[in-house]
Amino acid sequence: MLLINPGYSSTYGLRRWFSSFTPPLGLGYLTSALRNCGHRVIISDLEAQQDFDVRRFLRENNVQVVGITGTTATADKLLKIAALCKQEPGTKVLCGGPHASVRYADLLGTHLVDYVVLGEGDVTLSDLVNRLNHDEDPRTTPGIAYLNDNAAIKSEPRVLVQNLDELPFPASDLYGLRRYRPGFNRMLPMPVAPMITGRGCPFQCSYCATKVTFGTKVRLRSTTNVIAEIRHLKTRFGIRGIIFWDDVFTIDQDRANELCALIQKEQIAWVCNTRADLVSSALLRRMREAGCRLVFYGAESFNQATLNRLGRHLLVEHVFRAVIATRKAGMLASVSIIIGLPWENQADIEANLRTLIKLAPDYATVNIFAPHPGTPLFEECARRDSVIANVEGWLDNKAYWSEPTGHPVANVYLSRRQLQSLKRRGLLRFYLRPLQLFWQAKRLVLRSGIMSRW
Ligand code: B12
Ligand code: SF4
Repeated sequence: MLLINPGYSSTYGLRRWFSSFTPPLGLGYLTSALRNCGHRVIISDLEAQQDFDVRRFLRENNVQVVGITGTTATADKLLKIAALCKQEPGTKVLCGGPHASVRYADLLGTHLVDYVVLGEGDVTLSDLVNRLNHDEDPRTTPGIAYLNDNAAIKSEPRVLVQNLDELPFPASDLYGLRRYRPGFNRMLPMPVAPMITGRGCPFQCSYCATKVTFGTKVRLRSTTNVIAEIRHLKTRFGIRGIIFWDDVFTIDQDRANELCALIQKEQIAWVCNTRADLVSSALLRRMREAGCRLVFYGAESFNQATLNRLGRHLLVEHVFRAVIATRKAGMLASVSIIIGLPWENQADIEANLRTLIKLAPDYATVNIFAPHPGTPLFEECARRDSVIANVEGWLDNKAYWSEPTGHPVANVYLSRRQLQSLKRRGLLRFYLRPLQLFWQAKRLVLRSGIMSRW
């Protein structure tokens, strides 16, 4: 079987040079599950192998089943790849991921996709492929969607994996880990590997699509299982840095503490994402001692009314406190904000950018809001169709305009061009502050020193 990750460079534009370029962890997990059932799997990450010829590969290797992952930003590319696969007679195309799990009817309606795996795919994909290989009816597989008389039908739901420790480690041998690199702001020694120590998030921020794949109940791997994967990555691939892609690494602060004590013994550098209200000064110091280099916080807005409207359950003070404590603990703090939310006007956005500059974290990311299927804010934008250009239309459009090469404008007051200009000006003001320039230069000089420490 062939598993494909469509490349995202063209969606991303220039920003790809700054973002983290890491292997598709989801496909790594799916591969391991398939291998456990005796299937031979190849991963092709089209971001890393841009000249990969899908049709030729299918022909030369007699591959009959292809699985394609994707986000909303890469949905158009997913369909282009599916079309190529369908040119090879008899090929079955399966899809999954956060976009397909919600927009399964659109994808099936193109007749380029045979089955969509809904949500978490580790068990469902192997189950589906086993049925396909044994000529059993694939439509009875729980957790999928398929077309029946031109109507998209969902099979019975698949129960989420309860004990994540039962999952095999992602098949990192297939990625070619050394081709990847963390973003410029993640001070990690190479080679770097991605990991995830838990799935699901109990918060329900109205713009976030995490629950689509992993639900709202947190499931955490045991700390010993996490350490076993770190050791495997170190010994088998010589990994020196880890990017923890967990949505909220410190969701359980006691467990985060315990994990830090164990990671410290592994002498590895790492970075993580978390919520500003789920760290304390003591935990941050512990993280630093354990090798953490940078903590990424999604602040999203410094306007409390907007935070409330986004359902963040977070206070602006939390972000200020967390950033200060992170730096005091000796780590870098990276903060992201969203601009162009449907109700924000220019003054709101400028105030948000000013506060970001005043807070002065080490790194800042400014995302222009794009509504994602399966989120309450997407539904809200779709309902306000008459005010904001047709949201459904953006997704039907072959080129889903992902920020920053283009993006669906879901703002009542400002055009895409105006939002991009506000973003550009804000980032320039942030990064060209004399103090910021000084720190960046110092970091560059120190970088080799920092790298050699672990
Ligand atoms: C790492 C990450 C990135 C990395 C990607 C690196 C990489 N190559 O993976 C970077 C930083 C580049 C990135 C960029 C973006 N990201 Co991102 N990212 C994530 C993050 C935090 C983790 C992804 C991950 O590894 N998960 C762990 C694996 C195990 O899960 P998984 O990939 O979903 O796979 C499972 C299932 O989905 C399913 N499955 C997935 N694919 C397939 C395929 C088949 C055939 C089958 C059967 C099943 C299946 O089975 C897998 C195992 O259970 C997620 C949040 C999250 N919790 O997942 C957001 C997330 C995927 N990103 C998101 C977004 C919005 C973006 C950006 C648009 C942000 C921006 N403004 O630029 C860009 C788009 C770039 C792109 N590639 O499309 C959204 C996607 C929503 C949507 N509907 O598209 C998410 C869900 C965040 C969120 N909270 O809403 N991202
Ligand atoms: S934005 Fe973060 S905290 Fe909010 S629901 Fe998504 S993952 Fe959870």
